[in-house]
Amino acid sequence: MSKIQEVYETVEKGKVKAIQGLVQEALDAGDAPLDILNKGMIAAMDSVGAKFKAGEIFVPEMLVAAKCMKKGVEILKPHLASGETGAAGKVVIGTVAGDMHDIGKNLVAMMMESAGFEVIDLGVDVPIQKFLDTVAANPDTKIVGCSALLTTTMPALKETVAALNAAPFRGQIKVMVGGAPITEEFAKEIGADAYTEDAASAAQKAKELAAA
Ligand code: B1M
Repeated sequence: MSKIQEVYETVEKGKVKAIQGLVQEALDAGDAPLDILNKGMIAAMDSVGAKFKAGEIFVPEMLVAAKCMKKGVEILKPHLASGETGAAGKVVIGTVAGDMHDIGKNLVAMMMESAGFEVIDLGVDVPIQKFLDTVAANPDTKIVGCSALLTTTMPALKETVAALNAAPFRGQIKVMVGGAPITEEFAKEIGADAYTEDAASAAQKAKELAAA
């Protein structure tokens, strides 16, 4: 079995103690960090989601898989980061109100840091006012990123973007959105500047927007 397949199965089964050593072994064996992330960990989370949907596993199993993935990402992080420091500008990022999912948002934050941004991460379940207050307190913010993973929190994403669009600083920032249920079409409909499908393209898009 390849090391990436082992990473996949370890995240899927939520074997938290085993994951860090295994990710290191995959790196040592020459597997590319992005392959370990995408084909190993994110693919495993998709399988976990499908099993949850099918009623084969429950929330506690999703939680341990999430914990396992986070531990694995700790080992991958230095291999994905470029080491640039804040020169590209400031990003404010968070998962919208009512939504506790943070793995994708954390990856976007990490990739943006690697692309040279200074990232203010507001965490999960972020009230609209917190986005507004943070940008107001950081007038050099170039990008605001909002993540939503649930169809039930898409309205919160819409309200957050509407509030950002109505804010006096709107001309100085670009608003980016993402998350599994979000589409390009929805992003346009709610007035965001950009939607990207994954963390790497989010960082690339942020660079383009910040330079525009
Ligand atoms: Co939740 N959950 N969950 N969950 N969970 C999903 C999202 C679900 C699809 C599973 C399923 O049913 N198949 C489903 C949503 C269904 C829907 O909305 N239609 C679901 C549900 C129902 C729920 C609960 C309601 C379950 C319950 O309690 N009955 C509950 C809600 C809690 C809440 O938020 N209020 C819940 C809870 C949880 C846990 C807490 C147990 C845990 C999260 C732990 C954590 O994040 N710390 C969890 C998990 C782990 C998942 C799955 C299995 C995995 C999510 C994940 O981390 N994926 C998920 C199924 C799935 O996604 N396949 C599921 C890996 C991650 C890298 O991907 O976050 O999509 P993702 O990020 C991607 C892109 O979306 C993008 O980049 C990343 C990849 O590079 N991206 C952006 C994300 N944000 C972006 C922002 C950008 C740009 C790109 O710009 C700003």
